Order: sequence, then C-alpha cells, then structure tokens
Amino acid sequence: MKSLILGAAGFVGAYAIRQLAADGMTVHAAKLPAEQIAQDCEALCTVHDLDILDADATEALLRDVQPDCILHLAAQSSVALSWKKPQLTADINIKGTVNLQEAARTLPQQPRILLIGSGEEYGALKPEQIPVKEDTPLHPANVYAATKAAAEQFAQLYVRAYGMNIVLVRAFNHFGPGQRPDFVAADFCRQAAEIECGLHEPVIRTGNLSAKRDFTDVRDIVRAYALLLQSGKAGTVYNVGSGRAIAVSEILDMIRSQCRVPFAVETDPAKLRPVDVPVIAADISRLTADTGWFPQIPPAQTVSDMLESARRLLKEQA
Ligand code: A2R
Repeated sequence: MKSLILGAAGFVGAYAIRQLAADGMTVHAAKLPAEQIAQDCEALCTVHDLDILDADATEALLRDVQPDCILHLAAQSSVALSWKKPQLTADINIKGTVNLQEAARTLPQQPRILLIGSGEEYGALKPEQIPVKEDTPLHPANVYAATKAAAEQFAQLYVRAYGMNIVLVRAFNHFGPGQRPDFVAADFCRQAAEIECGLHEPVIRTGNLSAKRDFTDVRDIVRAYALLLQSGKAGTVYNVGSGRAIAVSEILDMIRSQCRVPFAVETDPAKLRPVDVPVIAADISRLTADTGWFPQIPPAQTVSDMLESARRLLKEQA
C-alpha cells in the first residue's frame, strides 16, 4: 500500500513515517521546502516539497504519487499562534484542506484520506458531556479550533457530494520527545532541563495549571492513525485520545518528581490564553470498537522520555 503523509516534517510527521514504514507501507513524505525530515526517517520514505496553499502543486504531487492513502497532518497547529495569526491559520488549515480534497478528487483512483482535526473543536463542555462523544455539538473556543471544525465541514461535504473516502479524526492533546516547546509539556521539560544545567534560574513559568486535557503519547497516536487508515469508515469522525483528563499541574508534578534539582513555579501572564476550556476528555469507544486500539504508554513514561530528549538537545546545542 502506498501512503502519502502531508506535514511530514512536523512533530507527528516523524512518528507517522516510522509507524507506516514499520507497517510495511511505501511512504511518500511531503514537507515545506524550508523544512527537514527527521534524519532517521530519510531512509524510510521518498521526500517531496509541497506548500499545500499551492493548489496546482498539490494536484501535481498527488498525480505523481497516486497514493492509496493520505495522512493529512499539514497545519498551523498552535492555538497560541492562531490568536496572533488568524488569517494564516485559516489559510493553512481550511484552504490547505480544500486544496487537498480538490486535488484528490481529480485522481482516477480515490485515495483514502485521514484528516486530522482536534478535540479543541468541541470547545467548553458541561461536566455531563465528558468524556465527550463525537456527536456532541461543536463550539470552538479559539481560532485554531474554528479552522479545524471548518475543515471538517468541508470534508463531510465532499464525502456527501462526491463520495470521497475521507475519515475524520478529532485528535486530543498529544505529546512526546521532539515536540516544540510552544506546547505545554515540552515547554515545561525544556525549562526543567535548562534549570538542571544551570542555564535558567530554578523557576518554571507556566500558564493555566488547572486546565485538564486528554494527553496521549504521540507513538500511541500514530498507531491509531495507521489503524484508521486501514479500517476507519468514510465520513465518520473518530476521537483519538486516551479517554482520561489530566490537569496540566499533574504533568508539572511528574516533571518535578523526575527533575534532578528542585524548582519553584510562577504564572507567566503571556502563557495564559484569551479563552481557556477547563476540562476536555475524549470518549474513545468508537475508535476502540472499529480498530481495537487503546493507549499503551503511560503519561509518566512520556514525560520521562521528553525530559531525557530535552536534556539531550541541550547537550547537543552546548
Ligand atoms: O508551521 P511549520 O513550518 O512548522 O510547518 C508545519 C507544516 N505546514 C505546512 N505544510 C505544508 N504546507 C503548508 N502551507 C504548511 N504550513 C505548515 O505542517 C509542520 O511541519 C506541519 C504540522 O506539524 P506540527 O505543527 O508539528 O503539528 P503536529 O503536532 O505534528 O500535528 C499534526 C496534526 C495537525 O493537523 C494538528 O493540527 C493536529 O495534528 O493536532
């Protein structure tokens, strides 16, 4: 089976390349021209340059590769940046997805597309709505979430209007080694590693610690994506998450228990979001029923791997 991963140089992209290659797929990986595929992934895939905002180039790449399945990860994926750059976020997340769907529509053989949306699409949830099921109405509470909900609407339209083979994912928070520090756990791990090396005063600066999110190890996430590429149903939305809400403060506690030196905690107003959703957790029964997937890596293991990776990165940069 021939797969094409869009956004392959991103955080999830590297793990997706490794997973699909390990599953025996032929992997084509598309990235922005200025980006680099993770070094260990180069031998596992054929690399292409693509800006998904270029509709003609997107169509040309799909005609060239003729993939059986497409994993669409290309996105402006930061909630914080989405408030600062709403137009860019809308362009990449909505227009980019429409470009992909239009390009796929012209292929003689319709590929299966796995479109990656977000648990953020649900917005504020009442306690009785948690864990949240896929049929819960969407009330996006930030620019990123609104663009992901819009992209999903386009995909549903293309499934109904053109019979396209698009499977929809609402992914909840994922984390793991290699994540950029503009995501909370990676930010804390980098600060902790810097404190250990004496590069930083012994204070971790945080945003809202009481927010509860459904955190899943990225290696579990890509396993779910691979299973959905095989056996997800077209036009169906799947929550992908652990099914359990963890407070950001619990992540910080895990880092505290593994950090080699003590540290204090301070609120940084710049890290607080204009609108924050108190609790998000996924109902993953549909995903489990259709694929047999369940998460295998405990959060404390992920935090330990992330801290180790942040320490390694600092050593390499020294
Ligand atoms: O923004 P950059 O320079 O980090 O590049 C991102 C890339 N990307 C694009 N690729 C093609 N054409 C574009 N116009 C374009 N704009 C951005 O997509 C990045 O390399 C990749 C997305 O990866 P990350 O930002 O690392 O997100 P992550 O965590 O891998 O999430 C994958 C998917 C996204 O759809 C998220 O919204 C969702 O999972 O949670």
